[in-house]
Amino acid sequence: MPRNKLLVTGGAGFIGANFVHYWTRNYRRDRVVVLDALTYAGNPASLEPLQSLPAFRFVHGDIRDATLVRALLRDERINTIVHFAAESHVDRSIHSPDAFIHTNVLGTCNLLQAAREAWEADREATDFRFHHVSTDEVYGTLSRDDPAFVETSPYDPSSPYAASKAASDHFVRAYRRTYGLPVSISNCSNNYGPYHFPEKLIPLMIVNALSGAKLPVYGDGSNVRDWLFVEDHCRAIDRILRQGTVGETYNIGGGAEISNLDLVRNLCRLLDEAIGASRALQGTYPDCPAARGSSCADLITFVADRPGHDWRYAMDAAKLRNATGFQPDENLVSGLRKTVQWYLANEGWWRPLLDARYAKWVRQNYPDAGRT
Ligand code: NAD
Ligand code: TDX
Repeated sequence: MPRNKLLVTGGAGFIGANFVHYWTRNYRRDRVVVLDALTYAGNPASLEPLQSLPAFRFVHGDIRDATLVRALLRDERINTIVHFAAESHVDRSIHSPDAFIHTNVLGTCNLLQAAREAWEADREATDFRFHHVSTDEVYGTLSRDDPAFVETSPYDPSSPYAASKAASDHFVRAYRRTYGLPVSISNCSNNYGPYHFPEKLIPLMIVNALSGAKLPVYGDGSNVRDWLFVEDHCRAIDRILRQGTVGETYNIGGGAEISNLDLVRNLCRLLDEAIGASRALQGTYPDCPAARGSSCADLITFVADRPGHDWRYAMDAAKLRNATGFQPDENLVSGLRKTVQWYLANEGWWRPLLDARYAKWVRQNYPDAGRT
């Protein structure tokens, strides 16, 4: 197989970092260049183990910087762009939509334009692909009995985040239809696993429970999400790059729907078990209720609902399965267990993120959240 040269945007973020670990482990001969602006969500520590690999390069920069992106595509002779870079947190998009418009819409357009120029300049020589990583949230919300989203479900985004991702998806398709750019798109459900920034539901609940802080559940906790372990998402993107059809969109899902409240209760059970069974962990996390023989579930607190909160997401992933044979390796039980174990073993990764700047932002925006 020829040596691929990948540009991974947003590779210091949650899914991007997992993808880079996955790719460098499985395709050792490939060149992997990460372009990341290191916003609050980008963490070079997530890529630390890779810095010594000769095939790996980290570039600190913005996807909106046309000169930089053009130079990278040209100088590195990139043939595969995997585009993760985005503002990704729905709550932040509700408070401050601007960054979402700038990065998710304008940034994606800038990348598309640079990719088009690079591809047109070297059309014969390269097997080119622009893969755009998108979300189930572009389809809007489902009620209890609605069938899961398919790739042809109408777009109906609720939050500024979802609207910005929907806009970027439309631009990717327009570049295919208008200029012939070899693109693919994947729309995935909620991911979880290592290197997940502790503002999102699962890592927030874990780190709060360990420090005895409240576990803020929005509304009545009945909202349903479909969860996919992040490494399964990386495997699915790999399949789409190798076996997917250019110009197509693929839904990716975990087939693991659960209400937020049940999910948080499951996490509490896993933490109770792990802390209850280890004197060392009880010593490390003395403020966690499980260290005192109580349950982390005692910390669950219902708080004001998210405005425009989508009630349910569910993905029909049959198209991807039929085209590539992809099935998730992890189920919710095994994936959550791995995730809890990872956070218990990697406090050195998440503790520095709970710094004064971030804590201040949370206090301002979530006065009810009870975070220290
Ligand atoms: P994340 O917020 O953890 O990481 C985003 C990364 O992009 C960060 O490293 C950040 O520094 C970087 N970035 C932001 N703006 C940038 C810019 N202008 N230029 C360069 N880099 C920039 O996000 P994530 O959860 O890893 O999500 C990655 C992608 O997957 C996003 O496009 C998101 O919409 C999509 N997605 C996420 C999920 C999920 O559950 N997390 C599910 C489906 C799809
Ligand atoms: O403190 C919380 N309490 C709570 O009840 C937080 C942070 C969230 N929630 C709820 C809101 C959602 O129903 O939990 C659910 C999950 O919330 P998030 O972790 O913020 O994820 P979500 O809004 O579903 O979006 C995620 O999945 C789709 C990612 O952040 C997006 O980037 C991705 O596109």
